[in-house]
Amino acid sequence: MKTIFSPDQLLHAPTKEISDGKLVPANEIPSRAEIVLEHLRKAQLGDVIEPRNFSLQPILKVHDADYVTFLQNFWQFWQEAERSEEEAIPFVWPVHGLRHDIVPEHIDGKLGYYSFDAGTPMVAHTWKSVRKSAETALTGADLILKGENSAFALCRPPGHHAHRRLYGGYCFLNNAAIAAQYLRDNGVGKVTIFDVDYHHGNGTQAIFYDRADVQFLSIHADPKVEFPYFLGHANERGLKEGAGYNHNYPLPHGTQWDQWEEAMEEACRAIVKFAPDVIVISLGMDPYEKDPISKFKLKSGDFLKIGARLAKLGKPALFVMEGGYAVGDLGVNCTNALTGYLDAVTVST
Ligand code: SP5
Ligand code: ZN
Repeated sequence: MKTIFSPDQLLHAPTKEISDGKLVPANEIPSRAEIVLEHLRKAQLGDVIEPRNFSLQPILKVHDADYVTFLQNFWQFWQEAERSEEEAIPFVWPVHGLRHDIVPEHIDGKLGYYSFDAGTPMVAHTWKSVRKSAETALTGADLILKGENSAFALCRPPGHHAHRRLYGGYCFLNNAAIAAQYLRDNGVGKVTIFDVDYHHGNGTQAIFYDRADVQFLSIHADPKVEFPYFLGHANERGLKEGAGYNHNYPLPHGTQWDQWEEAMEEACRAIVKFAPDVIVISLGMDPYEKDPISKFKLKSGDFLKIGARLAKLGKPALFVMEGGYAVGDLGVNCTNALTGYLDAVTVST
């Protein structure tokens, strides 16, 4: 299996984030990608290639133009406002009762307008990394279109929390959604996005909520007690043509493999019924027992089983990296998911 990655994805290097009411060391850091690369090389998973360049067009199929322009120009606005801080963190949002129809001119207003949390800092080179991360996912999609049975897009920053015009949860562009849309636009009939990150993939769900051509499934911590809190309940099933094509499996804090696996079996039944042509896996390693911000109890070996179960679906698979913050074990866990897949894969024709 080929891995796609660009060193430009390391440039987004926030040092701190807001958590529990204070500034704490950032969790979504460049070394996450480096340790994954190191372990993939050690396991000889396959070649590591750089993403190719894309125009903005495939990104603009998923995200609004004014939002993309904001991300692109953020650092310039920030400097024009003569802000000396090296990291920008929003602190005011247009929640219920406030107006959404006027985009503020001041950078602090813009930051709040285009975000949903205070935990996602932007720095000077954020856009460069974010665009490359999306191009990494797109290059992975290209490999699938060219007939590869699987590919690993080592996306960082992650993407599944990003909506059409909102960033948050360490995510800016929705890499998995951009790849899925690109597959659709290049002749793939039906795409499933299966999100196994510990957190609900709120952005991906929202992007495809009224569509029947892209099925979305997510196994995650119950939003009643976990980030992102405001989306991810079991009764969110899709709207209009999309009714019945969205599946959430919220699980309690403390969930171990047996319970997680039951949800995965249920999800796999829904995938088989949908019969996608390609599966995009939003691969988060944060259900891991030692993850510093998560409360599930999966073990390193469980990621092998996740990979093997995905292989049994017998469809071309694009793995897109999302979260996972136990940096020391992230390389092993990610490699386990991918080798678990490769060891069990049977190529369908
Ligand atoms: C892609 C992804 O996994 N994003 C996750 C974003 C989670 N942001 C909220 C973090 C809140 C951490 N609070 C932990 C409290 C520990 N005392
Ligand atoms: Zn996560």
